[in-house]
Parts: sequence; C-alpha cells; structure tokens
Amino acid sequence: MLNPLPKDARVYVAGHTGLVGSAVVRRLEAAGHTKVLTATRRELDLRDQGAVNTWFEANRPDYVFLVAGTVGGILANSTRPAEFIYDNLMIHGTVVHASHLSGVTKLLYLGSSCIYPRHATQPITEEQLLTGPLEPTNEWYAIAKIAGIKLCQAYRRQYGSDFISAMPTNLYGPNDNFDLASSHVLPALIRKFHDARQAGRFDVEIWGTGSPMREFLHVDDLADACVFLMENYSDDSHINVGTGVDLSIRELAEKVRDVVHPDAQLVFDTSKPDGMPRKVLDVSRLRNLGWSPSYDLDSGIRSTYQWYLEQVSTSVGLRGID
Ligand code: GFB
Repeated sequence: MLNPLPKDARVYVAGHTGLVGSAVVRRLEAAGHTKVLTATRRELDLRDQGAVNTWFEANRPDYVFLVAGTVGGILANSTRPAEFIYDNLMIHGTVVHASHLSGVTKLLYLGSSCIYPRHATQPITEEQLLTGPLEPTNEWYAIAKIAGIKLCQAYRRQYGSDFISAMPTNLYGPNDNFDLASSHVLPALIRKFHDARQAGRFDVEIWGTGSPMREFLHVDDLADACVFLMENYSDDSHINVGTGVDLSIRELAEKVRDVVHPDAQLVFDTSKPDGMPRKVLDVSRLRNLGWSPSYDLDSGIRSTYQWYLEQVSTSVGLRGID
C-alpha cells in the first residue's frame, strides 16, 4: 500500500449526509477509523471560504474526502443550472484551498462521468476529457466538475499538494434521493414502481425512449474505491470508477419492475429528455491498480429496495418522501 490511512488520522468527509458521503463514513468506521470529522450544512456553509478556513483551522484534518455538492438527475440538472454551477464551483474551490492552507496530507475529490464529451468513444477513457462538446442537459454541472479536477491539478503543480480526483459512473444505494423532481433514474424507478403497486396501478411512466445506455455502481463499492484510491493512488490525472458494464434504461426499468411490481407495464414519456446516448467508463486503469467492485446490479437493486421499504415503514431519514 502506497500510503495507508492511519486509524487515528483525522479524516474529514465533506458531504457526509449525502449518498456518497454517508457511504464513505460507513466504510471508514467499519475499518476502525476513530477520528472521522463531519459538519452539517447548518454548521458549515461550504460555499463560504472564510467559514471553511475557520473550520479547517479549528479541526485540522489530515485527510479530506471532498464528496460534497449540489447533485441531481437529468431534470434537476437541466432546470437548475445556476445552483449546479455556482454551488459546486464554490464548494470545490473553498475546500481545496482550505486544504492547501491548512496543510492537509491528502485530498480525494469526487467528480462525475458527465465530465466527458457527449460523443465520447465508448467505453470512455480518462484521456477523453475536454476533447469535445458536453451533453447539454448537464453541461453546467460538468463544467463545475471539470473545474474541480483542474483545481486539484493546479494545486499539485504549484504547491506539490497530494490532491487526487476520482470520476464515478452513475451511483445508487442507501441514502439516495427519492424525490422524483431531483432524483437520478434508479431511485426514481424504485419509487415509481413502489407507489404504483401501493395504489393498485399498473402503468409506470419512464422518461425518454428507454434506449440510453447507463452504467450503475453501488455506493458502497464507490466508498471502498475512494478509500482504496486514497491509499494507493497519487497522480495528476483523474481516474474512472465504475463497473465497465452498462445496460439500457428499458432493461434497468425491467429489472426494477421485476423486484418491486412484477405485473406493471412500462410507459415511455418521450417528451422527457434522454440525455447522453451512452456513458460507460473504461475502468482498466483502476482494475490494473487492483480494485474491482463487489456488488452485482441485481442484488444491489434488491438491497436498495429493501432499505427503501425500511425507511418508508419508519418514515425516518428518507429524503424526498413526504
Ligand atoms: O439518472 P439520470 O437522471 O441521469 O437519467 P443522467 C438517466 C436516464 O434515465 C435518462 C432516464 O435517459 C432519463 O431520461 N429516466 C427514465 C429517468 N425515467 C426517469 C426518471 O423517472 N427519473 C430520472 N431522473 N431519469 C445525470 C446528470 O445524467 O447523471 C448528472 O444529469 C450526473 O450531471 C448524473 O452526471 C450521474 O445519467 O442522464
């Protein structure tokens, strides 16, 4: 291992209430880390450089997982461009800069596969960054995410900071957002099929044509990869994190239907956008380092639905459910 994370290191997880951040905290605590640092949105506005500097001075993290941000699915991305570009640009800038000022040992910044051009060659290698126009439905978010990669590279080049960037594919799992106006496709499908079954309805609306191809990684696999990269990767280039396997949205909807509401029928609303036609990552760089995912999509869907049912039955802590 290049750089093992000491169990008593002060590890800050920025964005710990979200899908990714909560998985990173679970992963660190399961490995015996005793000083996992977090701050809620109310305690610390990550868009405020002064507040972030003060928090870093007071808490002196050794390692930082920068997994905070304003995120959402295709509809939220295309209808809230200002929030997506402003919040993310600011959050990336403040946390990277404060990490530099306070002498953080290492930082991992999490981007997104939407940084790649709309017509990237599939599977998408890391080298395809900035080789063509972006997918219009998420270009604002993508520009902020690309700026995050460039921030890490700039601080590495100018100050020798050990700041690395990981680019995950589409994610899902416990603590996802199930609000239909802002969620990604997989939690949206779970909720739509579940609500239809509860209401005795059989038609379930799927946005777009069903033909776009997507790759899905369970968030616990992503958290494991983030810790692996923190310990084993130190390079200027960003690195892809995914399964390398994709399927169509129709096939995904059929899988979710089979788990949640087997008698339902898919109804495609082609007035809704498809977004990127295909987005599957080339993950050979990460595999060659020795990491691979452990979840398969079928069991991941089943366990996420199980988690969803537990939240619905208790109505505790489920984002997007009234
Ligand atoms: O997950 P999703 O919103 O994100 O949509 P993207 C993926 C595909 O699923 C699109 C279709 O073709 C959607 O039209 N889809 C079908 C649905 N039914 C639904 C539904 O009920 N809800 C949603 N949300 N989609 C996002 C980017 O793109 O991916 C972000 O906008 C980010 O920037 C994220 O990169 C990972 O894969 O299209």
